[in-house]
This record gives sequence, C-alpha cells and structure tokens, in this order.
Amino acid sequence: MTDLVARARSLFAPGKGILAADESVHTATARLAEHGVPASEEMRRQYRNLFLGAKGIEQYLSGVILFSETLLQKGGDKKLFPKSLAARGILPGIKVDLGTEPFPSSPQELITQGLLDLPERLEAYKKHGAMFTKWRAAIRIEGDELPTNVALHENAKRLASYAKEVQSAGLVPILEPEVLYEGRHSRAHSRAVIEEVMHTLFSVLDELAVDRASLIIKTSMALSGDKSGKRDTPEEVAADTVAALVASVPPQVAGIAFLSGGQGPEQATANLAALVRHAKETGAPWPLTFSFARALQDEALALWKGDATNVPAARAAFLARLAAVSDALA
Ligand code: 5MM
Repeated sequence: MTDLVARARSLFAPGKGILAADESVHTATARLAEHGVPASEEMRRQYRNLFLGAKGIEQYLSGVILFSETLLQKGGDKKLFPKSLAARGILPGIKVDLGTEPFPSSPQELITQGLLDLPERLEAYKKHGAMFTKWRAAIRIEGDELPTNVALHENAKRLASYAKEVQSAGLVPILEPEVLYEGRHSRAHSRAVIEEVMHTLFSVLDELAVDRASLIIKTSMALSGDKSGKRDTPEEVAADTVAALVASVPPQVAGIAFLSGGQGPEQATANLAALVRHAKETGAPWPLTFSFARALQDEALALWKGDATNVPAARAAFLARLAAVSDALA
C-alpha cells in the first residue's frame, strides 16, 4: 500500500519546493498573450518544456503540478513529461479541479467545479504517472460583505470531498483555498480571512474524517490588497501569516506550501524567506515550502517570448529564481 504520509512529506525535502505549472488553457493563453505568444497546444507544450526541460531543476524541485493536457505531452527529451520528471526524482502532480464559476447563491463569489467525474479522472491521472493532486478555491475579499459564510462553507465542503476522494484513490491531496491578493483590503483583514477559511476547512475535513497527516495546505500569504496603496514589509507579512496559520492549521498536516498570488518574484521570495525565518524562530509545527507559478515562471517567460533562440537565457533566469527561492527556505 502507498505510504501517502511519506510521499506528502517528501515534497518538503530540504531546500526543495513545488513548481505550479498547472495553468489551465484559459490562464495559459492569457499569460502567453502578455508576451505576444500565440495560443496553441504546441506553444503550451513548448512553454512547459521551457521549465520542465531545464537542466538541474531537480536540485530545487520536489514536485511539479501539471495540467491534464501536459500529462500526455512530450518534452525535448522525447519522454512524456511525467516520466521525464520522475526519472529525475521530481514527483509529477496534477491539478484536478475544473476551474471556478460564479456561485449561484452569491454571484460575486466563485465556486470550484470538478467533483462529479473525479474518481474516474483520478484513475486515468494515476495511470499517466500522477503521484499527487491539487484543488484550488478562490476566496475574494470585498469590504465587510465578502467572503460570505455560505461561499466559504461550500468551497470548504468541496475541498474536503476532493481530499477524501483523492486519499481513497491512493494519491496525496494539496488543498488550495486561495485568499485573493486583488483588492483594497488591509493585511489584518487578509490575516483574519485566512484564519477563518482554514477554521471552516478543518471543521469540514474532520466531519469527513480526512486524514490530516497525508494532506498538504497551499495558502496565500497575509498581504494588504494590491489596490490598498500599502506595501507590507516581509516581517509584517511573516508575523501575520504565521499567526493566522498557527491559530487555524493543525500541527499534524504534512506541510504548508505558499502560492505567490500575483506578487512579483522579488517580493514573493523576500516574503517567503521572512516567513520561514519567523516560523523557525517561533517554533511553528509544520514544514514549509513554496508552490509558486507566476513568481517562478514570469521572468523566464518575458525573456523567452516564444522564440527558441531565447531558451538558454530564459532557462538561466528560471534557474536563478529557483536558486533564490530555495535559499529562502534555509
Ligand atoms: C493561485 O494560482 C496557483 C499558484 O500560482 P501563483 O504562484 O502564480 O499564484 C496556481 O497553482 C493556479 O492554481 C494554477 O496556475 C491554475 O490556475 P487556473 O486559473 O488556470 O485554474
């Protein structure tokens, strides 16, 4: 039988973290378009290969979250991406949610789709080499109105049902209730919402008897909203994020991974370093790591621009960012 706890813990190997290379077609199209790269299955394959084909990534990456299309594509080494990653000791993972849509009971909020055919899809993903999975919920802050309890509860129920299903299928679940950076809210408000989201989530996880030790939490940092006019110091971010998580995430979870959420690469790296330092100094109980998408990939994407001659420079920028983010874990 698969040792899910050991597998989940292995994603927190010293100095290593998780690359979120799981942008859906919609998101990948938007990211590529920002740099003048036309969208097609082949350009998305080349985009994935830019990162997954870079020599030496195994020094910094314990896992990569893939999008379903990427599971079946081959890299420059002519190997299927999951096989190529596994051969280098990097666990291939898979995004299993099917994205968000407006929540009928509160249409300004989002609810995540994808539970209906999940058991069948998990079997297929396993066959193609997936070892862990991820489900994202998006939580919006807007004044005192959002998030509503009903949306928090429904997103938590779906995250918990997903986790239960994934553990029964013999895979590790990453639960990502992202509290969005977009908005005018204060850092204190972001901290309070992160805490509330986690409390709600763990109460539903307990109702469904989901095993805590083999699950991973992927979370936002507590930040003043991007339109608040305030830029937090790394120490402020670290203190409020760790306080919110200590108050709401049980010590038994396999670990906590941070998303970058639209912060720039330097900002996300500095905040991660302060967070890890603060967690150590205050004796926080869980292993920590990164699970960034934009903060790891954006610099390389800006250099690549879809042109094969730019691949060496773009990969060098990606490896330099990976090294900096890995150093932030020390
Ligand atoms: C929040 O997005 C996740 C982390 O990425 P950042 O570090 O850039 O914030 C990311 O894993 C996200 O869930 C995937 O890119 C999939 O996003 P979409 O919007 O395509 O479902």
